[in-house]
Amino acid sequence: MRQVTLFNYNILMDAGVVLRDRRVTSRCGLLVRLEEAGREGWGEIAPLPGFSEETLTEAQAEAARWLQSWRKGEVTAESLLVPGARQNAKLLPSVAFGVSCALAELHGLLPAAGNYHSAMLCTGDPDELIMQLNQQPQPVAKMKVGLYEAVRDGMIASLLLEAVPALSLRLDANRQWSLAKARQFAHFVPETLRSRIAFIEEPCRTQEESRIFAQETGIAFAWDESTREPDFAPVAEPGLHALVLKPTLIGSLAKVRQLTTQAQQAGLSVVISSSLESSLGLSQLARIADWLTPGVVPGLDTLSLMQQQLVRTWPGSSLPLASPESLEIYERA
Ligand code: OSB
Ligand code: MG
Repeated sequence: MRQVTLFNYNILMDAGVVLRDRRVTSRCGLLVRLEEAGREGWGEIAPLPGFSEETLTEAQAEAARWLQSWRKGEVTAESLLVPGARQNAKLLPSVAFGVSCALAELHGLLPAAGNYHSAMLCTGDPDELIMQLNQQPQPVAKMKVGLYEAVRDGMIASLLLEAVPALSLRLDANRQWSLAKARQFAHFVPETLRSRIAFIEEPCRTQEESRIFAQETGIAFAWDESTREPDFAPVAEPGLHALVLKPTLIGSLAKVRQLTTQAQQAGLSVVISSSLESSLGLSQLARIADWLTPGVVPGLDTLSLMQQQLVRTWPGSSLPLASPESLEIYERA
């Protein structure tokens, strides 16, 4: 007997969370629970507005259809867990990610161990941040750039690197800089500090400008947005250090795994990153990171932007936890 439940959630965010010029006041999504033969598997389906191509309404309709066919025994687990299987391409990315995680848990294919040490997002009080980073043995931080003056970004990055001598710094420009702006940034980062910038995610408006910037400055870059372009392939090139993969935006575990393996074989590092999932999806991402990208610090420091956790707790978080019983059921069969 197979049973499925689809839950709706709506989590309030902290004031002041901004994504691509929109203020995010709440995060809406779905949780899936599959039950079979006394076992269960959970997954999260939460398209991210401004980033996902699908809406929550579309994901919800598709998830409900998929769950019905799974319940009737019409879909096989292989279709979402084995790379290249035909059914993979048919589902929206957020749905494919959520149901493949649920299937993987149900079948014991997603290892329990997780990497819960994320790159610390640089928000809030800089003095406090510097103190916290200096207490870590191998501090890794991530700072958004390109929102304000490039000169200011350069000065703050340098200040952090100077104040935290062991720091490895990741920057994320989200394609905001012209080549001229990117150069301005680099001008304010002394060459001696540049090697501790692990990478800048998508520094420039075009890939070509990002390549030129890396060549000129010796500062490595990573692809994030580029990994979701239709003809993207993980290929090594000068200056490219890593791929930043957001599974909610990419699709099934099979697809994430395939991209990761291809990148690693090409000598690239892969950083598993959050799309603002709840603690349930986020902790699954920590497990995926530990499993597929051992030794690489993931980009999952987004739970503290929320006001509660769902179903599972993130180690060390003191946010209140909502149990499955307290969630709104969208559909149960
Ligand atoms: O710009 O990489 C981004 C989260 C949601 C949407 C976009 C982004 C992010 C993050 C996640 O930065 C945190 C991380 O990658 O460390
Ligand atoms: Mg990014």
